[in-house]
Amino acid sequence: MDLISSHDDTICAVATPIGEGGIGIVRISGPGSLEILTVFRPLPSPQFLQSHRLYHGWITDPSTGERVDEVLACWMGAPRTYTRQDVVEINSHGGFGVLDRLLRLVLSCGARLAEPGEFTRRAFLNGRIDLTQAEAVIELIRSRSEEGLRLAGRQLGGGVRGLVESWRGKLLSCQARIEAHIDFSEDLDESESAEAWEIIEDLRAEVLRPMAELRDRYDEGRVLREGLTLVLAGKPNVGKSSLLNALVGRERSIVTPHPGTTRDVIEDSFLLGGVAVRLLDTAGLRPRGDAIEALGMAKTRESVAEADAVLWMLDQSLPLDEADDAVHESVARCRLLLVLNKADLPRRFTLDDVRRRYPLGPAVPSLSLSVLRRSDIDLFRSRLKTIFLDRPLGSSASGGVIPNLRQKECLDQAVGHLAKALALLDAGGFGELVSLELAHARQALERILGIEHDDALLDRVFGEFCVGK
Ligand SMILES: Nc1nc2c(ncn2[C@@H]2O[C@H](COP(=O)(O)OP(=O)(O)OP(=O)(O)O)[C@@H](O)[C@H]2O)c(=O)[nH]1
Ligand SMILES: [Mg+2]
Repeated sequence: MDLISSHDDTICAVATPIGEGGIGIVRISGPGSLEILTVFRPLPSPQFLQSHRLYHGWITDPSTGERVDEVLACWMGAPRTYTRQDVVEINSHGGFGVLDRLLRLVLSCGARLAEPGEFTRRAFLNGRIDLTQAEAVIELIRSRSEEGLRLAGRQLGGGVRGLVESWRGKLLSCQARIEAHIDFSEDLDESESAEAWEIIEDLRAEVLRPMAELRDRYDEGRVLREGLTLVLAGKPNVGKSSLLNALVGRERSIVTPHPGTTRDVIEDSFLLGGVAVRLLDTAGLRPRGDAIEALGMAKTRESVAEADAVLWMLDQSLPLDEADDAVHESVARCRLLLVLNKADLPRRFTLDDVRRRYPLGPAVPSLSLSVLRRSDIDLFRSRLKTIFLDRPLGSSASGGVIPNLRQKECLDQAVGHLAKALALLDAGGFGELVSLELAHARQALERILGIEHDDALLDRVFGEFCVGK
């Protein structure tokens, strides 16, 4: 996209989802916004038109005088707008026909159809938000859980931006102090060495460490944003479908006393401490099954591969057998939670027997329950929360969490360069090399905020948006 020209013209788009709805909004941004509002009647004369105020009237085709829809329209004068340009929003009735007609009228008055994310791109280019906040807008729109929403909200408020800006400031001032020493790096007197030591400590404690911590929390943030995918696996008839139904609170998956009931992957989700959990029920794995079961089992293995963790279910009322061995083989390399079901029946083996038979690490958590008991399900939920969510929920409350791979990569680079600079400083080098590494670290931080950007980067970020945002 050509930034110079696209930045100065007037763009428009339908800002609400396509389809039938109570209202639909057409959004216009750019210097020609007010002129385009002539499709609205009755339009107050310019000296009486107030910014940020809703006006009631009709969208009228200027060429024929025909009334198209009864609407509320709002003109918002720059710079107190989403894009910092003049913005017009027209609230019409929802529905494809009305919005299509309205949009064509606006286009015929001189606006251009906006690219995906172009409104937010303008907000960024005009300095209203930085790149982390632009990305928060996408996260906010997409978030499916309360935690994800909270995270995006914090980011939109500039949570990550504040941290990154403070590190950038520190790097800048340290770089300046170091550069002041470049000329006499050979032999430092006592006060200079003290200052050098102070700078090193400052960079390590105030920048490198928190930066590395933020980067390391990336995976936790991913769970909060995107939710958790758990797969139920086990031999036939152990109670996988029963557990899915109990967790989601409805009869989603068919349960029968016959082994081999579930043949396809059944998916549903539930909320756990504000996080969306996607739960997959799968066909029981067993060494010999018919052709349909074999296909189901292949799908089971695929699901297992994409899961964050596998809930491996065993039936305590029957002895462990080679079907359990086969399941173990398929799930051994996954993050596991061992679920010993049917605790209401006489037990044929204990947890110790399982651990003796299969080489499970001590870190593999386990619990015994009966899916038929409501209280056990409640207990199971709270165990799931402790195992999978407690750490992320705890830390996100205090520090920031980076929201996407782009920011994580930049942070990785910043950490790498700063660590190199510190290693050089530790080795007694006060010089241009250090300065260069610090500059690279700072530039990586600037890419997070978008202070340093190119069209390719912006295309990538804003390409993720929908049209109208
Ligand atoms: N007594 C008892 N029966 C259970 C328990 N959990 C499940 N069952 C019964 O075990 C049988 C099999 O349950 P399902 O949930 O269909 O088992 P599954 O693992 O999905 O079986 P497949 O789909 O064939 O792989 C049903 O008759 C359930 O009612 C439990 O905790 N105690
Ligand atoms: Mg089943």
